Amino acid sequence: MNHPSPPVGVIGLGRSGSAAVRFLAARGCRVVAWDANPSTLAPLADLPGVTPLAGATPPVEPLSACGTLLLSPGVPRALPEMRKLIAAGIPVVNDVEWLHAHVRAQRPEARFLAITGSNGKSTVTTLIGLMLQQQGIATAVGGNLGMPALSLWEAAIDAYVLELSSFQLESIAAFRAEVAIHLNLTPDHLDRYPDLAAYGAAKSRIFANSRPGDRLVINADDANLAADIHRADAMGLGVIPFSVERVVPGGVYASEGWLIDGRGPTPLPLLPLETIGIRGIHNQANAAASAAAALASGVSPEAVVSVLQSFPGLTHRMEPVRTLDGVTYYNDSKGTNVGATLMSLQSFPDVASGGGVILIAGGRDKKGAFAALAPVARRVVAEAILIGEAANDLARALTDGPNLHRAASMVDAVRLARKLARPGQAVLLSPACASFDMFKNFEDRGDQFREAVHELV
Ligand code: UMA
Ligand code: ADP
Repeated sequence: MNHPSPPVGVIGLGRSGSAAVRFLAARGCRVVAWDANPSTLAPLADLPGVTPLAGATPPVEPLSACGTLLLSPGVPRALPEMRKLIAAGIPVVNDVEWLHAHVRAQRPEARFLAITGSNGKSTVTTLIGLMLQQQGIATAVGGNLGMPALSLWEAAIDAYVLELSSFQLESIAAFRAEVAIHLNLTPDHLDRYPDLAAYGAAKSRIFANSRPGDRLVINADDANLAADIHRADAMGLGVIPFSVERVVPGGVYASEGWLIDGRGPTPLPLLPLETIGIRGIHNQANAAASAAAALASGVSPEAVVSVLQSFPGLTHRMEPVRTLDGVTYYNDSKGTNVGATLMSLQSFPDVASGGGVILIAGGRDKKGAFAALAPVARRVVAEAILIGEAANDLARALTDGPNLHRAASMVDAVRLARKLARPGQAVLLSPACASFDMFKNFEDRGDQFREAVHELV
């Protein structure tokens, strides 16, 4: 008798879930697809073998008949319904896991490079993708950035470069990257995790299946990652440390104004730090991590250097938008946590030296400790314009610092910034918060800022 295989359940039908449904349906799998938002179901309803399910929470009954469940990153494993499904023994994994299994089965010679960290993931993912492409390696780039995992598969691809969030790493099982990178760990997403340790543990799962012969690229300057390095060393795994603070033997590091490839017996100077196209010390760290990963993947030093010198940076990350009457406006909408905003503020001169930032910040709080912003804000922020749900909490954290203002919309915030800014100062949108209280996502927030800035007269 012919037993049909059980359907695959897809939970959450945003960007990752809907790509997963399309991928599965195109390969003849039966799919049960759920989302709380009914408008996400309609575009998938005509696909062969797809059963759409609505309802406020994942319906345990039909989903428990599935062989595997693919969970979207935005749906917590801790939901009571998800706990029941997990307790019932159904494998709850995600699109990254499915892509990995598919690639390993269909094209075993292809490799994975995976990038996680609290900040810098998208920059490093993009840099590594460009370096591999420059070397002529057929490369697909996506994951938490850009294209969702299950829209990346192509039979001719030799390298998958995946940005992975902690949410995605929670739901991998056998996923393994030949080159896995952990950039840094600072507080973020503490609305979903009980504490930094739990958030960090999810991120460190990027190394869960590492084997001898794989390369683990880890930030040696981040005390929160010392345990990762220690554990990897103890297991005999190949760590390539990177640092912008000191010489790290066997690693890639900044020293005496140069980025150095110190992996071999003789340190090899790659390029002067001042010629890296993206600015700031954090971007030197991103350059070091990217170079380490690319060099370990067979990219030539020349290709690494050429990308580091020509890459102009991603939009929404310290993106200069316009200079008007001596005031430059920067869009750093991707500054979605305190660590990122802190890093961005540090690249501006002090108010006392004639500079000063007009900071637009606020949004949906992820339980970030805003107090950490106070010392640098006191030094470099002249005026803070606060928006969104977190405005009061930010105001409390920034008392005794800049002058505080409120704005109800991005247009109001930008117009007020124009009034307050003096020549030589900068206007910076770097919210330290998620965007979902006022905007569709961080791109929408940055786009609205850019548009409002261009409309200023
Ligand atoms: N949904 C429910 N119930 C819930 C939660 C969500 O029904 O309790 C539904 C929503 O109605 C929606 C869908 O699930 O239709 C949304 O799913 P999702 O939140 O997982 O979002 P996707 O559109 O699939 O986007 C996800 C990532 N989003 C999150 O992790 C929150 C995107 O990262 C990623 O680009 C995309 O997959 C492709 O892989 C965004 C992000 O904010 C950029 N990431 C966080 C970050 O970078 O800090 C982790
Ligand atoms: P992610 O994808 O992890 O959010 P991005 O590369 O998009 O990271 O950068 C987001 C913001 O994080 C940047 O605007 C910058 O302020 C900050 N940032 C980037 N790289 C680093 C880093 N290595 N360390 C700390 N902060 C960083």
